[in-house]
Parts: sequence; structure tokens; C-alpha cells
Amino acid sequence: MSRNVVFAVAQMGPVHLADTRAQTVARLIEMLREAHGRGARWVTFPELALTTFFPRYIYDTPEEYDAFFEEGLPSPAMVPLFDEARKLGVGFYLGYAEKITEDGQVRRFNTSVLVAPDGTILGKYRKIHLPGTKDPIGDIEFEHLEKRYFEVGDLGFPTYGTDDGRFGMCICNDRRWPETFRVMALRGAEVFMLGYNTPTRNIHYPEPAHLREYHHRLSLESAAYQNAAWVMAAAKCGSEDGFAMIGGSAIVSPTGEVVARAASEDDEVITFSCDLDLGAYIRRSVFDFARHRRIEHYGPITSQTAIEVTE
Ligand code: CDV
Repeated sequence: MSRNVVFAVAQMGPVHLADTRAQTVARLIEMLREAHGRGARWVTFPELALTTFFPRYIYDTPEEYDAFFEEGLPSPAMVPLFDEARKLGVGFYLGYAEKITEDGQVRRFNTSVLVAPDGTILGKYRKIHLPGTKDPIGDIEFEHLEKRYFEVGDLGFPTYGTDDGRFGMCICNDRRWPETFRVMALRGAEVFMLGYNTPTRNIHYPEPAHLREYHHRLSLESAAYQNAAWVMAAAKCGSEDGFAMIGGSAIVSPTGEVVARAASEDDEVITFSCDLDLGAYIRRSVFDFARHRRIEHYGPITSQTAIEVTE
């Protein structure tokens, strides 16, 4: 039996501060329909897909920043998307800012949800590698304050079995960390879904502009190959109220090759019929984890964060 499944990545162009949730969700629904029309069973949408990338701005009180968060799953704003996806029989990954109240405590996370084609919520992922700072750097064109607005994710890297294989999720900066993908691969993931908002400019160092997209692609390609899995990567990109972010949404095969890539910096759907068995020969040979991994030598990966030189 063939294990070919059509996957879509729905890249978004900018979402401005003045855009309403209803306008933004209508764009997501339009892309969902396009993906369905091309035979897609699953769609990957971006990180924080429902609003502008608000961590670039300085807010001091929850009264100011709570407007960017969703409560409930689906939140009221998400309901039309959930309804349409269930009607079409399309599953999806969606990134959003999550606010929950737990034991009387308000908690906020940078989250993604995985919803099955029949509308079942399979599970959530909460971003673990939060980039940027808690306090503003100041004297800079824009900030990156994810550590100010979100807690570090507390769900680890779960994977979810579906009728079309086992999927794992991560979010944006997580893709630069090989540990992210190896943990999901060790839990059987055959498809990694991720959304991102990557500014074209590195505010911490004057890096040549071309490196932003190169490092993005390098991370996806190595993650796919080293774990013999498919990668679905969806950008929110273009200029949000004058702040530019890279495009380059892509589908990468387990051989590490980009098989589909967005051409624009706007709303754009890319699709590919993915053979979920393509990674099998890699998992039987060079990356046969059971035969070749040497965990007795990997201790520092979980016992140290920073570099420590002992000799
Ligand atoms: N949203 C992100 O996590 N952005 C980071 C930037 C700040 C480097 C990224 O890894 O793309």
C-alpha cells in the first residue's frame, strides 16, 4: 500500500497591527481551501499566525499585550477555521499565542496545535527555545521580547500518531537546535511541522542579510536528513508595518532536499505528494539509531547547557 500523502504549507504575508482576527482567519481559510483543492490532507500554518509578530514591540502590562493572546481551544477567533477544516477533512498545524489560567495562575505560551482531519485536537506543543530578551535592548529598530511575553514550553517534544504517519511539532527558533528534531525522531516522528517569523535583520549582530535565509534552509535540510523525516516549514513574512521577515517556506524530504519552496513573500500555498516510506532506507542504514547511536558518550547534551572545558 502506498504511503503517499499530499501535504501543504500555507505561507502568510504580513499581518499588520491594524488587521483584525476575522480578516486574518479569512486568509487562512482561503489557503486551506486552496490546499484542499490540490488534494492536501494536512496544512502547516505559521507561528503566531493570527496576529502581527507582537514580540517586536515593548508592552509593559497584560492589559496591553493580552490582545494578542487566544483563550480556549478553539478560541472564538479560530472557530471558523476549525469548522472549515473539519468540513473539508483537512488536518492542520496552527501557531498562536496561548493564554491559560491554571490553579488560579495566568500562564502564556507560544504554542502550536495539531488538529486531525476529523476535527479532533491531537495535541499541543509549547515553544521551548525562546529567542531574544526579557528586557528591551533599547536604541534599536525593533526588539525581540519572546522571553518577556512567554514562559518556556512545558510539554517537551511530544509526537502524535495519525492515519498518515506520526508527526512532531516545533516552532521557529526550535529549528536551529538539533536536539529538537532528534528527540522527536526518537519518538517516531516521520513528519516535522513548524511555523516561523524570522526578521531579515539580526538585531544582536550585523550579519550579512543572505545568511538569514541560508541558516533557515540549512537547519531544515539537516533536520530532515539526519532524522530521515519530512519537514513542513511555514513562514509569516514580508513587511509587517515596516518590519521585514524572510519567506522561504519549504517542504524538505528525508533526503535533505527541498522539494517545494514558496516564491513570494505573501500568502502562498505550496504542496507536495510525500512518500512517507522514503526515509525508511536512511533509517535502516546510515541513521539506524539502534545500531549506531552511542548514548554513553552523549551525557553533556542533557547535563550541561553552556560550554564547560574540564581539561
Ligand atoms: N520567532 C523566532 O523564533 N525568531 C527567531 C529569530 C529571532 C532568530 C528565529 O530563530 O527565526
